Amino acid sequence: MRRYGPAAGRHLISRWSVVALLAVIASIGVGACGGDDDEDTAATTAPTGTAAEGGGGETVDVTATDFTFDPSDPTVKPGDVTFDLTNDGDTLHNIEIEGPSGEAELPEDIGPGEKGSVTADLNEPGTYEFYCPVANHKDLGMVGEVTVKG
Ligand SMILES: [Cu+2]
Repeated sequence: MRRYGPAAGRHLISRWSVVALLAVIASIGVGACGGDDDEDTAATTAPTGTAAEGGGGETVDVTATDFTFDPSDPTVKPGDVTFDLTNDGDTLHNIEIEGPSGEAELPEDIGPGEKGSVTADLNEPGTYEFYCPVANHKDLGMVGEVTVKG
């Protein structure tokens, strides 16, 4: 009959204080992450204010032929932008995007008829070059520019 005695009560209290502590930790964590609560954290450098709702996920379909990209001048909102590349040419192609915090390209070149996708960190407004890094394809015309603006 001592089941609900002082000992049980103390146990209950300590359990609640653990919950409270976790809540405090959680709120600190949320505060530190700022407004951009998107999946990836590595790129969480500058809070871009109005860009919050676009914060990630825009996709651009790009077709590679011998030797151009179509489109070669897409415009996107700031965020992690995925480039879906389709190779409609007769030789290997790739796409490399020179973003504000580094470059991104397909893990391997894709052959005729193949598709590949690569996500580039384009969280800052500006214009960034992209090109095909295979052989001399860039010089042959496989180069473009992506405009990032909120
Ligand atoms: Cu190419």
